[in-house]
Amino acid sequence: MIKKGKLLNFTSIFRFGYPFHTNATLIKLEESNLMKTNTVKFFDVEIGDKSEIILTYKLNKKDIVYGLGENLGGLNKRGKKYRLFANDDPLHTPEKEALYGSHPFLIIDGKKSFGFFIDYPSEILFDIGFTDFDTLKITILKAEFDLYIFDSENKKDIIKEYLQLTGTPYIPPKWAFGFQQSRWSYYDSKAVQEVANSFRKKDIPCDAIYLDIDYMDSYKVFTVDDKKFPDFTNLVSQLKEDGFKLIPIIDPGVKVEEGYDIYEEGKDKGYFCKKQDGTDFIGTVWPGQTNFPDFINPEVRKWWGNLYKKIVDCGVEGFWNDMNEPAIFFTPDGLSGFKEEYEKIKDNPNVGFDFFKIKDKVLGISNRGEDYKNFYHNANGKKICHYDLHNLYGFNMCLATSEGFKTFQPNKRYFLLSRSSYAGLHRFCAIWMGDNQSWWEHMLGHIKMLISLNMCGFFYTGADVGGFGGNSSPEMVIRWMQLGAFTPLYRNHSALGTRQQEPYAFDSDTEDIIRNIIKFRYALIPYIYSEFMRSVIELSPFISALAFNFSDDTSKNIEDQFMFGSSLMVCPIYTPNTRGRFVYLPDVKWLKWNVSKYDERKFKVFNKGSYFIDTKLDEIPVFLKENTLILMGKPSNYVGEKETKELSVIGFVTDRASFSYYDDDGISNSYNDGKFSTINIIVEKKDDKYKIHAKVEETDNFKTKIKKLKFEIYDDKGNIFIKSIDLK
Ligand code: MIG
Repeated sequence: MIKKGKLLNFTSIFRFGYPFHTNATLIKLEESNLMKTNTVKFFDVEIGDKSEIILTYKLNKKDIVYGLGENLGGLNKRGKKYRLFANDDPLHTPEKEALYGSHPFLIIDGKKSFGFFIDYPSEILFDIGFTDFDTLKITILKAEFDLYIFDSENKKDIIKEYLQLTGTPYIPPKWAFGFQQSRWSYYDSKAVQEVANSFRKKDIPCDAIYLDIDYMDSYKVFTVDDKKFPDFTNLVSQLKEDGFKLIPIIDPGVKVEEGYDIYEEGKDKGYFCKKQDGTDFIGTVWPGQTNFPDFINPEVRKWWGNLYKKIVDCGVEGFWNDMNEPAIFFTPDGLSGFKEEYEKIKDNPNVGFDFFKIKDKVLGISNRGEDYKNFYHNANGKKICHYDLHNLYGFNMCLATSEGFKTFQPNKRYFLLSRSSYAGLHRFCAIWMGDNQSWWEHMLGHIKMLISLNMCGFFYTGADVGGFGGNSSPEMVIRWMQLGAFTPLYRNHSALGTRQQEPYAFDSDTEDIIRNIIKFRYALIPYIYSEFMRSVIELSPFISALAFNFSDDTSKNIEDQFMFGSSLMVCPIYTPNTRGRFVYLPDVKWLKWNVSKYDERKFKVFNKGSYFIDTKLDEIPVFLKENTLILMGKPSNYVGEKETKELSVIGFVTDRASFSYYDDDGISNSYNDGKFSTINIIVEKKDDKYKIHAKVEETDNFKTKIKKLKFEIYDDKGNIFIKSIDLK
């Protein structure tokens, strides 16, 4: 049965059956506001053999399909199949259909444009012009979901309405815009201290160091191994004095071990997911046999959220929640199937073709669909099979974490990264893009996913810079660190057994180049933070595709350049042994800046068009848009180390440009109560003369620290206008 209704400005809802309320949306429409219908706007509806729902839409030849947040394939999703079912897959090869999250929000842009969101927490299959180029076919496992249709021709309006429905993006503390260093693993206090000392000694800015699974005692969640970390609280506070935050990993699985308090409590209170027979479901992950907390149950969330307090009390200000798809290495069931296969061939190794069946069985032993069908959640007393809510597991684990933080530090921001996610998680948590590889192809994938994820409200995101798996070459780390400098989450992370990848792990030339780009990043934080906050307030992606900003046809084909805020366009180099790339400059004039050092200007004016831009190894091509401004400070060892009293305003102005510089304390939530300041800057060009206005708007609650603005304004003839003004 289908019912329909209307909400917001141009959104309609089509409800199939009686869906589970996922919490993806903030608006919950009551049944009484809906009317029966037999048809769905834009889509043909069919019921499949297994009572799955099949939606089809006839694509026009030129239609572009954007969306799906974290997934593989192009920015234009056409020509591939996708499966939205959270999956821990450490090898992101092109044919893969599923990564760690599910973000069923898409925009069709073409002859007829509109957006849609399918709020369904289990498996959805998308065949986007793969089987038939002109057909979009969506298969939803069960007829229990809400389909929202955003009927507008304007992509930014569609995104805005989607974000009104699902909520305002998460805002991390300001220090999270600094550089972050991770590794699986820094094994003990000494190793962590060494990393911290290296950064300071080598004059490379850094704000955070990560702890991977080895800090725990036998991988028992919420424990710290006191042999390797004898005085954890002291370590945290010492690092803090040097300007570093320590960010421990948290995995959801609870080790089955008598006497381990969290296990005992979870078991006694019935907090773990159960099998059909009522016993606790067991799967093997890092700690060995583990139980999985039932995060769907609010009581369990409250319990779990509180467990972080022990570590927060040691001074920790952020976490990364990993393995929360949930990843399962294997279960006893999975293992017995594998044993059967083995038994069959053990005395008869003359198998031929059957060998591949056995091999598949072994390879498919992790994260098996059958295992996800074998355990249940308690949703307000109702028993629901995990498979039907699979994509909500990570979402609810992070909801627990964020609810915890909100109780023990109500007015302070927290830092939280998750691997798994569902639509709506962007309100209270950030994600990273999981286990990429040190492959050039994954740099390009990083760019595309940044844009797709920003579309879905995940403004603060990024991939493992340098690549997680595999070994990175010095050139690759340089290029990736250059790209990472223009992503909100700027984190270098690498896997066990791979080559060390810290900025100082290579030769001294490489180190110099990386130091400079990190310093550039820090100098740019006034612009980044201000633009990030504006994006959040306006519900407009911080990182966006050219096609979302310019209406010409060529912009629609550009998938490897992006707008970083509204003034800068970034054109990363993502191929080896190259000293340049083609760029497309839409619509207006652009001021080229081959960025290598924060205080070096290598500017050149370009008219709109296509160009090959020569780019040295220490440079990344960035373009300042005509009639826009950016603000820059000076680099520091970490965010907030020194009080910034003076900012440079760099502009490319042929007519008029304005910028509203936003700032707040960077740590509290008081910006909600008006505790922020803005400096409204206008630069106007008339008769070859520049006129400058700058006006501070602040309240007694938050006064700007900026006393002076140094203007550096470029025109299209290569002239530069310099002026300093003192702010009153
Ligand atoms: O199965 O904790 O994506 O960032 O370093 C691997 C070890 C488990 C996966 C995460 C990665 C992390 C790793 N984890």
